[in-house]
Amino acid sequence: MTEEQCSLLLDSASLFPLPHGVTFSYGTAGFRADGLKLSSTVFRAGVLAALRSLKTGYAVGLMITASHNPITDNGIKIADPDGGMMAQDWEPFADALANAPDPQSFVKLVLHFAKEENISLSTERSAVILLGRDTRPTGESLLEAAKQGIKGIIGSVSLDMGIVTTPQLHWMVRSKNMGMKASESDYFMQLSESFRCLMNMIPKEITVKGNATQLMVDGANGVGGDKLEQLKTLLTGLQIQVKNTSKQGEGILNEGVGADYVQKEKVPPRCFGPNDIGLRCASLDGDADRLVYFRISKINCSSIDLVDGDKILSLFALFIKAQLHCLNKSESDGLNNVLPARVGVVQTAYANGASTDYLKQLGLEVVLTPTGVKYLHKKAAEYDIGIYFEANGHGTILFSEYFLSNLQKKGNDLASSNAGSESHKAALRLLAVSKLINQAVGDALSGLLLVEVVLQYMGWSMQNWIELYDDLPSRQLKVKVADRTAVITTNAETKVVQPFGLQEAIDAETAKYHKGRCFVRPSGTEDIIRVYAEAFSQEAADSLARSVSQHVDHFLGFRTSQKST
Ligand code: G16
Repeated sequence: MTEEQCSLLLDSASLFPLPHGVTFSYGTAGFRADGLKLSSTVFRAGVLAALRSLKTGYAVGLMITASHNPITDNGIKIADPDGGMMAQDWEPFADALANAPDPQSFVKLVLHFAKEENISLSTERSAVILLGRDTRPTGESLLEAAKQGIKGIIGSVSLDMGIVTTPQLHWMVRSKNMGMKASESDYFMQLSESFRCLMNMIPKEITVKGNATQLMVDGANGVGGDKLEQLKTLLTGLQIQVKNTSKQGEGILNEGVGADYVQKEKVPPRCFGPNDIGLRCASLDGDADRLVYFRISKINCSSIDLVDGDKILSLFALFIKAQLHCLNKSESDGLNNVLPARVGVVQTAYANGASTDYLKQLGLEVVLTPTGVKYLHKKAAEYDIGIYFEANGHGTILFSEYFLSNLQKKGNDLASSNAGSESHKAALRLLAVSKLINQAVGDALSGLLLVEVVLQYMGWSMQNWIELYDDLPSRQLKVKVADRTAVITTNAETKVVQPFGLQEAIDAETAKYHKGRCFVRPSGTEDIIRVYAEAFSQEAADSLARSVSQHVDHFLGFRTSQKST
């Protein structure tokens, strides 16, 4: 970098001073904080994204969102060239950049890191960054800060994709780098075409139960509802009604609405009531990367039957298994070329114990990772078909390139030898699923379309899905503590290593309950400790969560103001 470039970067960094008394951390899903305190972080993330693009030689993405967090928060996530989360070995550098105390030390860090990573800051190559934001009021000014940061690395180009869902931006980055069409309308086209293809292959003899084609969706008063309104105009065979879109006056983002609220509180979102009893309903989160389903109870319309990420995963796993079975029925297609597929299922410690048992009974390999799509996605990518979901509704199905190319070949063989056979249809279905379901990251919109088509394919009502297995009663609480980083965990967050003695206290409480299971971990997106408990009854799960929260407060809290919600 020339002296002139350095001084330009220094000048622009001075326009975005670090706020006082805040430490930023690239947590579970990027930086998150009060939106008004984030401009220095976003500016610096713009510089970071440009460096990442230069290092990899491909476009990267920068999404401004705080997803499920309150409307006053905001945040920033960086998407790598493959559309996934930024490589984890860059996170310490992201933290260092975000917390550099002044513009001089910030520029020094940039130069030092560029040297260490062998990144040429000459103007020969240019970085390309795709920018997106959700509907938060601070989004527009933060986007400007990001653009300034990107400009700080001379020759870098930012492409503003406008207001988009987080998964749309990840999809665009991946598509662009694969040399494919990458606009929003291309995204809608790919989803609607693969949905149509799957719908057209639903066996005629299947009679669909219940309100099979009718779906009510809670858009969390965010970007997802608006995008679904656009997408639904391209769909046939499904009637979607969206409530809680981001239109003025409908309500506040994530307040009493959205997938996080529905899943944690187990109640219907705002604007859903007696008229929706018995209907199949879905809820997205603020940036539409989470999806849960629910049905309002007939007995008490303030309670719901929740169908969370675990049950979505189970539905998908059943469907994939069935298609692989059909695909490899060699006696029916007369070919003897079985296509082996290593299928893996990835969950976190939040997965309901009943779901893990169910998946294992299906004969599937189930592994646990720590919370965070970045961990689950990476693990799922190790399989031919990796299905991952967090209980909170984040997830997708990944197909390896190797498997897809063999599947394509097998599909072509079957088209000439046995067109229209069950094996041939199974190959076509799996290929269509790989196009429908977002290969870059969990995506509520594409997940929703796959759920709908699978339910129709199976001829299942909401009731059939709910009855797939019985969830063990569970409870999640939040505890506000003085310093959440004081909790260190191991074994995919199922055991506490520090503070010393806390795990023994958790074990002693858990032992009091039949089928008891409990763990605590620091949130990476909120300034709290999360407590999860599971037991044979709801009262027992509530009581276990409460007593463990008290231990957390005793070990780490302010002592005076333990707050659980
Ligand atoms: C983000 C991550 C998810 C994670 C969630 C909660 O979701 O992408 O993988 O489950 O945060 O994380 P934590 O428990 O650490 O707060 P989102 O929807 O907020 O982007």
